[in-house]
Amino acid sequence: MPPVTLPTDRLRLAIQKSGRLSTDSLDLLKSCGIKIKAPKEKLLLHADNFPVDLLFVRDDDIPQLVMDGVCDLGIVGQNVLEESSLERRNAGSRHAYSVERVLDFGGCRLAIAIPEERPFSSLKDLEGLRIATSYPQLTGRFLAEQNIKADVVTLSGSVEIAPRLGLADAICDLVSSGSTLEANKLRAVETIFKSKAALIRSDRSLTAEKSHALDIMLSRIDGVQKAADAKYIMLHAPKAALAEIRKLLPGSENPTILPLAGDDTKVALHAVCQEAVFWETMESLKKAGASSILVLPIEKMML
Ligand code: PRT
Ligand code: ZN
Repeated sequence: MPPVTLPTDRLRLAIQKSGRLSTDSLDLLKSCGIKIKAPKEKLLLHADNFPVDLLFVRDDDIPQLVMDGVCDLGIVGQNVLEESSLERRNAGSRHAYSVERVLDFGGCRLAIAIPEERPFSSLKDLEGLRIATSYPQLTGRFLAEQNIKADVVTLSGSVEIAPRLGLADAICDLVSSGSTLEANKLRAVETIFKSKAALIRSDRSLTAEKSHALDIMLSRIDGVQKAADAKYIMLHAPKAALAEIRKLLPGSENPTILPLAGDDTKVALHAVCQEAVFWETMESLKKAGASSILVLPIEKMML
């Protein structure tokens, strides 16, 4: 492919046009303060208030767009990324990229599944089977690593019905809740790859303007991701129980302690907890003497 000319002052980011990653990708950008008007009607959209242009495409095209340098950045599942990278490496095409951030969405696993009634005691039971998948590279690599000789049957979709149609004896497909496997009377016997969405970057060098914009974007993504689990907790604590209560707060440092008007025996405690605050934690806090416990979400965080 001939060298591609990209704008020198605006990042170009490829995201999935329509599918499981689209809403989360746009929500992430929105949380980073990047405003995009009326997405999806156009192929390319300019953010109003940040030097980034969005290219809306099929997820399968994103690794190629980034590896060929047509886009500076892309948000894509690690499953699609790794499959494409292996395929391109085997074909002798450019396959370099870097993962800038693994994101908090798009979680799934690529698993080998067999019909429920089929006996299975070890991976050796896969020997000689026909395994249907849309991920021939990842499946083939796993089988080779495990020294298992099996036939990989490549299908572009509806992999889960292949055993019922007699097209294959087993499948290797993405699983999240597991309900598709269950509905098709299949059971997962081995996870071969765990995946989340990732923000990837081309290996071509960025201009100073783009590099600066990327630094800001990454720092905002970190702020959003850190805040996702974090909570602001406020409670009243008897002074005598303060040390014990502080120990119960998940992932918090140096809380703010304030006097309570009209009550010398208690203080108000405010703290940022970096980890999720579960009902069990609140129950333990109450048991230790805390009262008026409030747990509030945090939208953004910059440490
Ligand atoms: O049109 P385009 O090519 O852009 O989209 P697509 O149809 O190829 O992909 P899409 O939107 O289905 O998925 C995009 C990405 O989401 C995938 O590449 C994964 O990184 C991620 N993801 C997360 C999933 C799942 N979870 C998932 N469960 N992708 C697909 N599935 C499918 C799976 O293939 C199976 O058919 O959902 C079914 C299983 O789900 P459960 O919940 O029943 O286990
Ligand atoms: Zn796709």
